[in-house]
Amino acid sequence: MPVSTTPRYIPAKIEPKWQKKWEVDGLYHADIDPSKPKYYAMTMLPYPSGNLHIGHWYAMTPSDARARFLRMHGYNVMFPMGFDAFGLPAENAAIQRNIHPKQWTYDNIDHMREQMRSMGNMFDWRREMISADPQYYRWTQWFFSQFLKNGLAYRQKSLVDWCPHCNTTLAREQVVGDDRHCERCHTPVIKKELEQWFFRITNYADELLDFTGLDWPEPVKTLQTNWIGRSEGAAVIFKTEQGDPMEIFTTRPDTLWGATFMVLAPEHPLVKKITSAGQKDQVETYVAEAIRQTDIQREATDKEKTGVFTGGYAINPVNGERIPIWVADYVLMNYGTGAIMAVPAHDQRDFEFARKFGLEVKVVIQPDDMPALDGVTMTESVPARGTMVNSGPLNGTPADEAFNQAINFVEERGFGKKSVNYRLRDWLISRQRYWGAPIPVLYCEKCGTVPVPDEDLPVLLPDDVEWKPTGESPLKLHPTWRFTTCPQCGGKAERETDTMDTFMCSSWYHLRYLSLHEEQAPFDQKEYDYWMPVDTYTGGIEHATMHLMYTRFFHKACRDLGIVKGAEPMLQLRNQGQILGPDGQRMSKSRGNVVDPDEQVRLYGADTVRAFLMFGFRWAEGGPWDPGNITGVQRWLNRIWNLFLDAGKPGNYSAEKSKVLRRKLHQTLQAITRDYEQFEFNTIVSGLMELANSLQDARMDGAYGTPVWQEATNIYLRMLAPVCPHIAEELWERLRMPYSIHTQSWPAVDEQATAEDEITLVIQVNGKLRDKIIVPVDISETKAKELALASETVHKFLDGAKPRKVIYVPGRLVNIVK
Ligand code: ANZ
Ligand code: ZN
Repeated sequence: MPVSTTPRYIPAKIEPKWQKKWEVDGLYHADIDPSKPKYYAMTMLPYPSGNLHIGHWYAMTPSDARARFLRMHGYNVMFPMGFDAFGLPAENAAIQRNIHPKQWTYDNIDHMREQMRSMGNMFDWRREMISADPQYYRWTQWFFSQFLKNGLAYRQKSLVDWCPHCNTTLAREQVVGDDRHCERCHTPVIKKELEQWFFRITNYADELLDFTGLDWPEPVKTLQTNWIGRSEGAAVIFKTEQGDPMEIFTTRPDTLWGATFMVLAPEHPLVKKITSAGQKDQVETYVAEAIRQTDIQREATDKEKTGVFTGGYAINPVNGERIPIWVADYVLMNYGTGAIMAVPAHDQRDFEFARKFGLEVKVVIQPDDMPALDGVTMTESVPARGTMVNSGPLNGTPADEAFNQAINFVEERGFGKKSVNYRLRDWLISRQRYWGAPIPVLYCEKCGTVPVPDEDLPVLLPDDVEWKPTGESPLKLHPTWRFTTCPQCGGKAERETDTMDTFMCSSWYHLRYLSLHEEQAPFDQKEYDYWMPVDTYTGGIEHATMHLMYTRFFHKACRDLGIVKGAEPMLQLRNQGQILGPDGQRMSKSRGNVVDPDEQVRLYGADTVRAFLMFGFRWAEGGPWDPGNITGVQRWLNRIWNLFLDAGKPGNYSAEKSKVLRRKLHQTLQAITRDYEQFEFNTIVSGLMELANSLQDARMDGAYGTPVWQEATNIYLRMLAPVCPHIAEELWERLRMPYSIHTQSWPAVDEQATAEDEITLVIQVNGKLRDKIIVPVDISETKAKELALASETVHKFLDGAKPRKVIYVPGRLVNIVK
């Protein structure tokens, strides 16, 4: 046996070398090229927390492989990277460790940038954006000013969710869990009243519900749809006995005749006015208690219903009935109008409430398939199918027509109208923190709220501030920064000391990648026209309702201001799953199950880690890390290293064998091409592994050096290049092919070569599968029947009987009927 003279495959020797060369050569620079179709591939940018984790690798390297594939396919692909660099952890580091947030952030960026380079991704680093750079946040501020000047930003005093630990307000999306805790530090959130800035995302509620033209995963669309929470119904004005209007929102105007009491939210302004002297103490105690609870606690359907009678009454405008007004915490102040009509016969929450407090239950819909309902004896509310009863003019109407009829009825009489409600609230962007983009606004004694003129942007963050977690922005404690002069009147003015929610920074970063150094505008129009929209965006589904909704809103708002074009910023979205620890649990330092990508790269090399992340999981699903499996991937790369580099002599390899090998080659190419399009990375790698085995066998059989061997080597390496860019480049070079493999085109499938010349015929006896035979594709009917009847298994099932009929379905089956 000849000893191999091939040098060993040592990833550490080849990977940094190629990374450097690609960078020096600007191999991945993406510039406008009208001669090629463009492809804007983007993957979510990281927060510079300090270290890349395996999740970053899992999100980014398959995205890179696909971007590379598309590039080989003839697209001019831009695949940029940046850092979402503002945010709380930097400030917490400052408080805890006395490091300036800027230093902490930029040190982390330097480290993480190097870690990212070790992935060997085709990032165009010339386009790297950092949201904390003044040249970036200058434009974040500019966008704010545009929104302000166009009525899309406003300031309002409001009760906000406040994290007492982070000492800042939180957006509704950042408050999580049944106990409503802070997404970051898990401290229970409290309410606080503050002057805050908001963006009018609710103006776009309906448009955000429209996903036309978007190739986005269904779960993301569903999450956004539910988050927006559109309900169609009616607003109806009841009057209190004293004559005060009391507007309610209902999704079931058809049940207006079944309202037997009203419920006000504890915070409702009418509560005080209608409460009778006798009920005053009870109501006040109840209200004080209820306000302390969170909306989610209050809304929980399994919660025992509580409430108190106010002593007041309302008049139902449809029938003049006098009904009692209660106050109860299951009605929320910030939804609809904070007041409801209760229809216990047809709403379960109202039903439970009515039974608990002995209130009347009045049936207004009789289901067609039930005995006549009786409000006194029924044990639960009934749904809306059936015929209207006890409902004046609606009596006898099918329930599903009653909705519109009821709306017409109230509209004609002027005490109600059709109405739509959304769960979505305006986007609260004020943060009482330092490390963010200052909100570019001044408050002048004479002129009021004054936007900082565009030419004065950016409003720079001063470096010299003190960190005291006071609950107010540290900028408030900076005397010279805070006090300034008004650009309009020259008088005394004060700066807004709040900074912007960092989701504002990430709402437009795809635009800054287009032209990082543009100074006259947030982006260069020529670049925009060429590259936008983003063709594929990849990242985690945890961003479904925040980032991914904000960026859509941002785009639509900017479109209406004439800044961008088109309805949507990102056409295709794909979410990767999550890599769990080897124990199947979420990776966390405290569990000690964290897989460190740097260590994996040291052990196996970046190509192995990349290929393993694609091979070991279905990308959209993720799963537990299997340390045993990665060595299998490493062995495969070692094997192909030798397969292609070991010296050998051409043997004699028959034309027939060549044909079989070519068929395998082109079938694999066909499958892998399809898998790239569909984000099925695991089958790409398994396909390459299988083909390597076939090539190994072929080599043993004397294929080495033959034309089919040359073709197979060439195609194999090109298919490997997106997955394992370093080893592919190295082998390509060692086999004396022109640099770089990454500028080669994707191999073309030879359709003819993929055709099978044998097929499998199914053989049935009386329609049941009994045998399978392999036959030539062009087999004749007579021959097929003959072979089927010759099958031993068939003989057994025929059991001596003579077949009555033999049916042949060409290319598929022979059925023998006995
Ligand atoms: C009468 C009725 C009869 C109702 C019936 C439902 C069923 P969605 O779908 O979430 O929009 N509601 C209105 N405002 C509320 C508030 N601030 N807090 C709690 N509940 C409120 O729900 C709308 C329905 O929830 C409304 O329709 C109202 O009850 C209640 F058979 O009105 B309905
Ligand atoms: Zn002024």
